[in-house]
Amino acid sequence: MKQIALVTGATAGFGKAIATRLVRDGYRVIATGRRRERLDALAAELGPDLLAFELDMTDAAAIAALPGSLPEGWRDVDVLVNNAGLALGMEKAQEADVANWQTMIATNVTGMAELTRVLLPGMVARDRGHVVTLGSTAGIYPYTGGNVYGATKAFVRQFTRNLRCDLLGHNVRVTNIEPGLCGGSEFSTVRLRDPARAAAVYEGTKPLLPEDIAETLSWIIALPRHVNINEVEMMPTCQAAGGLAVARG
Ligand code: NDP
Ligand code: 8X3
Repeated sequence: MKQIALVTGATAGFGKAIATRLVRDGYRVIATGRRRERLDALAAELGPDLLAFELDMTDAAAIAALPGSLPEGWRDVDVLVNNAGLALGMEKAQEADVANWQTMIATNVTGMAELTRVLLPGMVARDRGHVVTLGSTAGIYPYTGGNVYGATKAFVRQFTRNLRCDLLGHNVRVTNIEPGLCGGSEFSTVRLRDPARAAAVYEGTKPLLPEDIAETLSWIIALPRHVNINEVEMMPTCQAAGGLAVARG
């Protein structure tokens, strides 16, 4: 019987590549996001093993109702891919828009944690499951303008580590994938709201691509069930962690 994966944020970027890869790997995939027409297009492209399911990660009631809202036969989720998320703005904290902070926290932290909470009991009861989250190098290394975005990904990092403790003794796996510079998605367009500035982020680089993330995830979840990859930090070869900064007067 095919395993069921639920991928959040499957309308673009990593989530779309992951959903596509998992259907090709033989999973049945519940693809979620807000943009219905994109979910429908993906379903038309990938066939009956992809279920388009509209879900706003900031809608707590929809998340709470999720298991019962899924069609019969799609409720026993084996793999939850917590991918939906965003960065908004690059301003320094002292200049940042608080509404942007609220949206990032609501999506990357609150919605992600609530959805995990809703699906974990089924995984524990079946004694099988895998929660894969999309953290970021921004949750490990600080950078100017990363303030709340990086902090949401640091939350993801510690949340997944704590989940491993709570799930000890159950055959439910938890993995946090933490990519660095990655092109081919809408991440920078959403963050900077300026296509030219977004394109400049990747100028002269060979960044990771959404397919690289999908390939990594595909490997992690295909490992024997007793093997848990806790964290994967990944960067393109054109990127490395920077040094400490000093202000000189
Ligand atoms: P994209 O902007 O291409 O895709 C983001 C996805 O998240 C979209 O499908 C969007 O769907 C969904 N999403 C955003 N807000 C909501 C919401 N309120 N409810 C439901 N879905 C939502 O970004 P990426 O593919 O690049 O990023 C995917 C994940 O990877 C994010 O968590 C990001 O932080 C992380 N990441 C990205 C990196 C990068 O450099 N690109 C590097 C490291 C981590 P819709 O708008 O249709 O709702
Ligand atoms: C995305 C990577 O470095 O743009 O999470 O924050 S970065």
